[in-house]
Amino acid sequence: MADTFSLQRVLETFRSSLSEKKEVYIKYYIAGWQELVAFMNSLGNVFSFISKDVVSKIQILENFLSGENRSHYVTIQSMVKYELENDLVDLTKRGSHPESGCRTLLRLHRALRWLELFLERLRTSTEDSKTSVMCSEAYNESLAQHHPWLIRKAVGVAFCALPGRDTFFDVMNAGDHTQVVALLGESLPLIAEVYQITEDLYAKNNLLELP
Ligand code: 1PX
Repeated sequence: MADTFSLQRVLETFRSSLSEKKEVYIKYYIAGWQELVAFMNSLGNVFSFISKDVVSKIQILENFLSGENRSHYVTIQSMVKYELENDLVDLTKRGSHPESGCRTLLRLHRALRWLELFLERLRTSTEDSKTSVMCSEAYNESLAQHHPWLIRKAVGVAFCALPGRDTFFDVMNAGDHTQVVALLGESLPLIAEVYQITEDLYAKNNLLELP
């Protein structure tokens, strides 16, 4: 991972995460998240409680990827099959498998929906649009529904510290505004596709509400 964030690299990692059979490689999925964490860290300390949580979830998945059962953790599809067949998932309440791959990835999956909604707003925004408003609208439509009151409040405070739209566009390192908008237009269908494939897989296996 290079020091500076680039939207192009996020796009490339999510592109690499899709196999020909439309399965999702966990390795690239979490690489995409690592890039996003680097971006969030560059925005300042107010976001560290958010990035810490993402980092710990990435770590849980990385441990599976390098552990003795790694052959089952190549794609999200193989992980779901393996963990379900071997009773490695707490399905209704937290018990002996509080950190299964399935429940951990579900948290990132829900956050990916936030990202999709936020980037779509950013893509179609105008000069006077506020990033804090775009962020919180996207949040309320997605992740907020899974977060308790206290987290929602803390997230609201963090949103107020977001830099403006111009800074966002600059930090993405993808050229001028028109180029960023074009790249967002290219990235969003990919992110949406990865999201939808995961969503369908989780829905089919009744995993969307894992504790
Ligand atoms: C190109 C620009 C894109 C900006 C990239 C920013 C990436 C943001 C990534 C946010 C990821 C949040 C993951 C949250 C996972 C989660 O829901 N965790 C909760 C549940 O976990 P548990 O193990 O307890 O069941 C956990 O309680 C979460 C705690 C921290 C709060 C998470 C708030 C998420 C707010 C999303 C908006 C981020 C705004 C960043 C601005 C750039």
